[in-house]
Amino acid sequence: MSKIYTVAVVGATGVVGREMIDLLQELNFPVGRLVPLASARSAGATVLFKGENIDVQVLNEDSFKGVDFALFSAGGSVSKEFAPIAAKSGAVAIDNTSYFRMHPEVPLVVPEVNANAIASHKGIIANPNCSTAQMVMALKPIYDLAGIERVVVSTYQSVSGAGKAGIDELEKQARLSLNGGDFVAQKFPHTIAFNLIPQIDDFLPNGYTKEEIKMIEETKKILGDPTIQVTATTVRVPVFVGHSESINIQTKRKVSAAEVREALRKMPGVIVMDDPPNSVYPTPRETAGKNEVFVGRIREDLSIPNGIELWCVADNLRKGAALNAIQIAQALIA
Ligand code: NAP
Ligand code: 3JN
Repeated sequence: MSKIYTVAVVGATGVVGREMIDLLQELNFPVGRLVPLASARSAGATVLFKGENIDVQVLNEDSFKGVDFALFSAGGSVSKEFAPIAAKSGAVAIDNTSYFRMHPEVPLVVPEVNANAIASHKGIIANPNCSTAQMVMALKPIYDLAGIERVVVSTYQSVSGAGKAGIDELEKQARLSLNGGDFVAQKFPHTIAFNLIPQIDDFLPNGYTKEEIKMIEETKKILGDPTIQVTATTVRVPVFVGHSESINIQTKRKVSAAEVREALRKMPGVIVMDDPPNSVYPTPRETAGKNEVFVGRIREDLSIPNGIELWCVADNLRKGAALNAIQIAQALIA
């Protein structure tokens, strides 16, 4: 008989946690017992898993007894305190927050790109930022084909990246706006309805945001190459689900758009949608709810000898967060 596992989801009532629970069911992950965990605010709440309402428990130091996999998405401070406790209890903690990502002893993993890093784990494995995860899926085949000198990326990130509060704010503001009402920005620094905000997370003294620095540093760690030059501008857009990215890649050797298209077609987890004359390219609306990373608008950059331009879209709650975490657990089992 194949083994079944006890899986804890920390942040089970959140946008990412709920997606994890849905995906555990959808992917038929061998769950023997599900342990949904959240804060005291969720006392009395339940989550639906395989047709059963399961009580959400309040996270505490004893929550991880008998747990095999602990999937964390309840913010960095929760992971800081409880991921080591989970690991000490014998679970593998798979952390969706930024807290451990750049820790030298913690592997940062996108299984299709660097599954080999998993073996070095000491009880905690980090999941990248959503914008990084989809970008490295598109970069990896190009890196293997031609090497990468420099990446310039601009993101168009949906409000679900900011959790339930982000989704609620866009919905409320959009309705009020269409009805001529007044709205107050709470979660985002400006009104997000019918607007764009070139700020995700806080600014650092160098003028970049923390989200941009996460993309820069995490990309180098996952591709295992600190020499790649990366610069990023991250922008919040009024889309509910799905992050989009315009990526410019300067390769080490000249490659044609056709070669890149072919390499991306062979990449597991990537779907090439690239037929511009027929307006075929990925959009967040079409790709929300899907597990793959979609790439289109692949072309040679006219401004430099070794440049490739592309457009990359993925469901930020799936490959960007919940799906990648579960794929790490699947890789551990395999
Ligand atoms: P969310 O919708 O606001 O949900 C937050 C979840 O965390 C809720 O279940 C909440 O429980 C729980 N929580 C908060 N404080 C807690 C505490 N002290 N103890 C136990 N549970 C606590 O946010 P989200 O979008 O799901 O994101 C959650 C976290 O995941 C983020 O803070 C971020 O670190 C990470 N994340 C990562 C990515 C990525 O790119 N990989 C993307 C999005 C989010 P209650 O309902 O009880 O408050
Ligand atoms: O805003 C987005 O689109 C992605 C946000 C991710 C996020 C939000 C709050 C805290 C993170 C993350 O995954 O980097 C964190 C964090 O853990 O630092």
